[in-house]
Amino acid sequence: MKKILTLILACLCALAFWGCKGSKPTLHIYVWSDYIAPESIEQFEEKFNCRVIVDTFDKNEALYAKIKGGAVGYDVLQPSSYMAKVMFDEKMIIPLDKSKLPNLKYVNPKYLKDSAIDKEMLYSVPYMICYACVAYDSNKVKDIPQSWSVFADSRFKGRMTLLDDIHETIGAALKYNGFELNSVDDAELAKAKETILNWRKNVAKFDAEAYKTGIATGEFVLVHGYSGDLAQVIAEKPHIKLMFPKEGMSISCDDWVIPQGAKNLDLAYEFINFMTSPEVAVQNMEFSQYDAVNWKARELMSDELKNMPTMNIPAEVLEKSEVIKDLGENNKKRYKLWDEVKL
Ligand code: SPD
Repeated sequence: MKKILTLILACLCALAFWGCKGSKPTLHIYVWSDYIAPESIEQFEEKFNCRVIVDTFDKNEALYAKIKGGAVGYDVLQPSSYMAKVMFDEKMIIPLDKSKLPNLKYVNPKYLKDSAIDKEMLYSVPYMICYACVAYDSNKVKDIPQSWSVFADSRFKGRMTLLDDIHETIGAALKYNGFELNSVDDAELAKAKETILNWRKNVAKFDAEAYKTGIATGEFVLVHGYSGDLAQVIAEKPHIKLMFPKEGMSISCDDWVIPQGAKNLDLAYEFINFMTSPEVAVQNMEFSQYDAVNWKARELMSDELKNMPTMNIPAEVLEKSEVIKDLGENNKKRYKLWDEVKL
């Protein structure tokens, strides 16, 4: 009898435990992959006694299409600034209540003034800055120019990839031709198309995710990719090197936003505020190797991180680099061009 009672008590305790766990509030976030340190998520769950479900995407257009298509249930999203602007204009995301985000005081004011699209943080909070550049396997790739023209080099035919990202690859082709990254001039776009078609002969594919494993395993010898993701590979495989094209690169920022209809609004604000605290921001810089838009976090960087190539981009390349903007109606021209050049 005593054994049966003990068993019943144990079952009741287990039920009570799982019941509590199941009833915890849950935050659903939809973000770029390899961008948030798992320990930041765990710390947030512990601090706010909640669960966080993380879904990932590898393209702004995938995020846009999913939310536009009616996906509900997300509380926080992470588009690049130019896509956040589109989503705000289309009322897909909400204006922010800044009184709930005290850590905005750590956001770098120079970035907001000089580069941000949403300078007042009306609907978005900047997370990390991303450059699109080139990584190559220094054991197999020698004597390359410091230029986007490397994609025209048939020595590496079939062993290179270009980003499956409309603005990045069209932008690289425009920069290569000496035009502005955000050009919507028809003649300049036609020239960029010609360049991409020429590069396409040599690339294995357009890709925005598998290039990391591809360059790490030796499947590819040269890839166009996002700076922090490439730095993550280099941290494990030091024979992979970065190349910053002399013609200049794209600069973009990925932002925190809240979709219309978010169910856990208070928790969404807490999450964005938490991710903007200097300690958490630097934890994520160390994890992702991207550069947080957080002046205080930058003061807390380790020497190792400070010495990463992505933190030491040559000034002459930075001077020629440009921020990707929202092109409004002219985006259509780019989508058309992209459809024409994609493999
Ligand atoms: N793994 C994180 C990738 C972040 C990419 N930023 C997007 C830039 C889009 N142009």
